[in-house]
Amino acid sequence: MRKEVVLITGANGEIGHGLITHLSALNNIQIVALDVQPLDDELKPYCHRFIQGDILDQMLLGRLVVEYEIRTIYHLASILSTKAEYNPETAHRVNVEGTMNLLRLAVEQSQWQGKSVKFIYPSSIATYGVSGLEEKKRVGKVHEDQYLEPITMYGCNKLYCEHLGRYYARHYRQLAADSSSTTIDFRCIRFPGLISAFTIPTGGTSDYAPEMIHYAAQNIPYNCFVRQDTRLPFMVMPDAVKSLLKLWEAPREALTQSIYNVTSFNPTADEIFQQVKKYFPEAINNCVVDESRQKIVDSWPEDIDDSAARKDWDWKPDYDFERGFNDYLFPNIEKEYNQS
Ligand code: AKB
Repeated sequence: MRKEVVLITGANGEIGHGLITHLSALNNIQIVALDVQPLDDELKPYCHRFIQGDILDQMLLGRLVVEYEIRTIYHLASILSTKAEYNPETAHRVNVEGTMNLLRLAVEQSQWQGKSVKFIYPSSIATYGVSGLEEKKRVGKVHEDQYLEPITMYGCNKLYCEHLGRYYARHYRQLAADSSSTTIDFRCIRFPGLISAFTIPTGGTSDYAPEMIHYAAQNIPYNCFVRQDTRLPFMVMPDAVKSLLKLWEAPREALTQSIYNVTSFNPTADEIFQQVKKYFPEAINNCVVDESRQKIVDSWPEDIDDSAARKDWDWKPDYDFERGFNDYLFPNIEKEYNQS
């Protein structure tokens, strides 16, 4: 009898850290964690098994199909927007081919099991592309189906993988005689910038927000790479994890779309710094604008409309700007650095 498990790729990343601890607290969940990097020691007790390996390694994925009955896949592994621009072809391979491999694995699993396999996919505000600051200010909040002309490789990859998920879920091998024997239940969340108290992201372009807070907590002056009036939507990690779990649990019949925006607050870089100053009065924030990265954030909307998620699966963040900083980020970050 094969073991029923939840597979998490990119397990050692920012979202993986939050998700693994919450998911493992639920009844009867056995986690198989996959990452190219070693898994942090503190996460190991929460996982049934950790495999260090690459989502591009078809042999490795093939072995997983044989060994486990995978009921859900959280496919978190990806190369983020800034890093992807340094090597767009590698990013395409990891972000797109890697996702294809996991979608195929989900199809094979559903064939073996004769049951639908849930595929939870985190996408991003990087799928949007407004033409510049003027349009960004004019359009305000964007819906899931608007302004989908990303200017980054990462954004293009995420947008295409959303389509792939929809294709594998509804149209895969649509001309084959047995086409209905496979079912993937593809569910996708478009995240804003995420801020965790416990990890600092690497390779993203919304990283200025978490970096500003973590640097202040360590008493290190920060050189912010975007203008102080730059506005983006953000969310703290507990809400990101909450949204992933809520979408996973939602009854299929309640879902009217495959892709959902979720968001929480949308301060400017300066508003973030003013908040940081209240808790860390010595904090220093120099504005050293990197025009190329600025252009990327200027192409992302200043807010996103998450009313569909609120209506279909009762989504609501627990943390607004004040609570997110005062009750979650500041106390936890301070504890984290005082311990080390
Ligand atoms: C990035 O900056 O690339 C990510 C994202 C917005 O998806 N944080």
